Amino acid sequence: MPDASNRNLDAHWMPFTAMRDFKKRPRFVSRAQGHYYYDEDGRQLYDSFAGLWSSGLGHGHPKIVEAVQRQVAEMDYAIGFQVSHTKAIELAEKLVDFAPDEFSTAFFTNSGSESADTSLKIALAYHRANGEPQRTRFVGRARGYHGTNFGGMSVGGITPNRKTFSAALIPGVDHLPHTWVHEKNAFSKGQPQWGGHLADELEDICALHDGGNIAAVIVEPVAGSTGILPPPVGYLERLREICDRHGILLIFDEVITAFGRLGEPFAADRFNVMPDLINTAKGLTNGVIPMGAVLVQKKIYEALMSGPEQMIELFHGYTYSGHPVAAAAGIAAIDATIEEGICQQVRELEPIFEEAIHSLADHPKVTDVRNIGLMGGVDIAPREGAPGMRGSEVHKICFWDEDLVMRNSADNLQFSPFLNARPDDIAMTFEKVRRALDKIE
Ligand code: PXG
Repeated sequence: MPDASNRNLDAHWMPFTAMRDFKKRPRFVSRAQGHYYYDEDGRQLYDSFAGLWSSGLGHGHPKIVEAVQRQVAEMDYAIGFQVSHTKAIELAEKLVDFAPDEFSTAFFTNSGSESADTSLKIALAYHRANGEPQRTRFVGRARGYHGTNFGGMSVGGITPNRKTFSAALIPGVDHLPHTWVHEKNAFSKGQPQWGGHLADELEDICALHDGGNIAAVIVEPVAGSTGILPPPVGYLERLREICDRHGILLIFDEVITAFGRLGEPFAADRFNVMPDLINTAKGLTNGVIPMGAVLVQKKIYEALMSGPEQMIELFHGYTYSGHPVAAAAGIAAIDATIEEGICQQVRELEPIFEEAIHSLADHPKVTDVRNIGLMGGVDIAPREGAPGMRGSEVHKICFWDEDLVMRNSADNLQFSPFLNARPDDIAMTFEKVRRALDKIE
């Protein structure tokens, strides 16, 4: 195997990566097992981000590996249009059982971005089938992330994701304000007390456009990519009430929060607020095979089962929707989540993680720490004239000096421990991060 220095690093245009910076000192891993990555020299690195929020049960979970190996030998692919297969239906049944009672049906996608666009399309189709075709507007939120396809980008609220593509974003989208106001919420543990009233901005958007023209509101119950923003107390409940008042569908993007990360199967369970659609991906297969799913309430599925029976009710789908190998991984992942009591483990780990991450609160470079379930974010003060530099340096020091893979988004450090993490490893993660913070200017 050639080592990194011999590789043509321009051959691979990496996702969300500063390529020229990466090429100065490339960082590679080549193997993953349990809670660790290994590089080509066999160096072991602790994974403090559980993949990319994706691999909560650990890498190389034997049950999932076995299911994938068996499935790829038995049926590697199956046409999914007009013909189904046993693995897709088995996963759909399992998923619907795992989801809150209201959810009857799963539509399979291949990623969180596709789940976002699929959910928006289902919302439009639902209102049309319901005799309300004028409901075409969407409401997203500042600092929201719903992936990188045009629909998800349009309802998302991350400026760098949007600015290059702004002319091509879908029209008819408004954004709620985000919920994190430093002076009010900094250093919150769990849900902040302040900010529930920010949901009332939805009433203003309804007043502006008439709520009867809005198809759906889409939010992450806990905003993930933009730094872990737990919902203020009462916020999600108010969004739900306002949506109900105006006949608007509420979509929870649970690409990160589903499958145990908040100590319940879904964030909807944790916050006891029921959306109409739930978007998933990542943990659905424990990150092993790309797959996502949109979970749909029975009333939505039933409304769409109308028109001539020989006609396709929802004109939408992907070559790989319900891919058998991905489905086999998904079945094994849900089984393992239940059998291993993952939600209970997360509930027990949450206070341990909370204490560990907040141990950074006294560091002079730290301006905020926040957490909920096994999701945590730490803001560090940007270096004058070089925003994002400190975060990037912490990432590199952790990788090279501390054998730790963590994630930074500019000057926000993000943590997504394994759902079955060892408490000692959680403590060790933040000791390493503190040493890295001490080293940077
Ligand atoms: N919705 C949410 C809430 C996400 O977190 C997506 C949609 C898109 O999923 P795909 O599978 O299309 O990437 C995501 C993805 C981070 C980070 O640093 C998070 C994601 C992606 C990249 C970085 O938190 N989540």
